[in-house]
Amino acid sequence: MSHELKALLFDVDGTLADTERDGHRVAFNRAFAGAGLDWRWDPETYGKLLAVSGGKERLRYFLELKGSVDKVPPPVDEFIRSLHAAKTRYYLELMKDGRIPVRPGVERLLREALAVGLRLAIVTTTTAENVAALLEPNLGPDCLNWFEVIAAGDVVAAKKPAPDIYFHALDELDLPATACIAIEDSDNGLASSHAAGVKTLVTVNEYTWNQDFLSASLVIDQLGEPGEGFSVLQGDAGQASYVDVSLLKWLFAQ
Ligand code: XBP
Ligand code: MG
Repeated sequence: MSHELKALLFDVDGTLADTERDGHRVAFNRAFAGAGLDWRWDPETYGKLLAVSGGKERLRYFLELKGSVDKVPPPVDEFIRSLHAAKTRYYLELMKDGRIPVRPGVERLLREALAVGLRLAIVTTTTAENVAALLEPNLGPDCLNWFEVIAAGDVVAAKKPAPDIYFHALDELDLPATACIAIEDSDNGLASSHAAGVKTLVTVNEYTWNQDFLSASLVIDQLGEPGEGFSVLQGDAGQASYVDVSLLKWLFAQ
């Protein structure tokens, strides 16, 4: 059992930035159009499909719901892989120029954590190239170096809610789960971090605010900034009005 907070483990989509509705969803739709498919995921439909994390896994889930697994050109895995590769190209294109900003408090918290010597890792279901495409325009060309580990995408076989990606990140950091705090936005993310034994702060968004976060240390609507604080949805934030290292250390010690 470790008693000192050593590292912060950040989810990406929905946590660092609201990438789902105006990023991933739009890229999926462009890939469908580009492939001559008449599928279109509106924001509400996409919210339901987010029940499954991972773009390829989400495509398969969609085909299953439609009863269309047998109707796409076989083999289905190859169809999904190539459609998803096109989606990733559209996503990278879309993210150029920092079109989707990081959420309030993200840059401040990352810089503060680095300044006090906390180690940082990314623990995400999306690909490393998508992480770079989101963060570099927002946080500068060197920002990937802020993270000692970028645990991403297909590096593990089972995506969130399975704990595998957290186990992988902990392995790479060579830290026990009890030395870390995770920051997540969704029930699948929380299930993953919790199953890996990592205490978790949840910062919700429009797609996740009504999900079940019983095992979270604290649930808030945003990390917040001085002068523009968070609202607490579940748990106790003490005297804090925005997330900083001292709040994370306090939650860690609970
Ligand atoms: C969120 C996801 C991802 C993205 C799509 O992951 O579920 O699937 O929607 O990414 P996280 P890909 O919140 O863990 O970062 O299409 O690249 O899989
Ligand atoms: Mg997420």
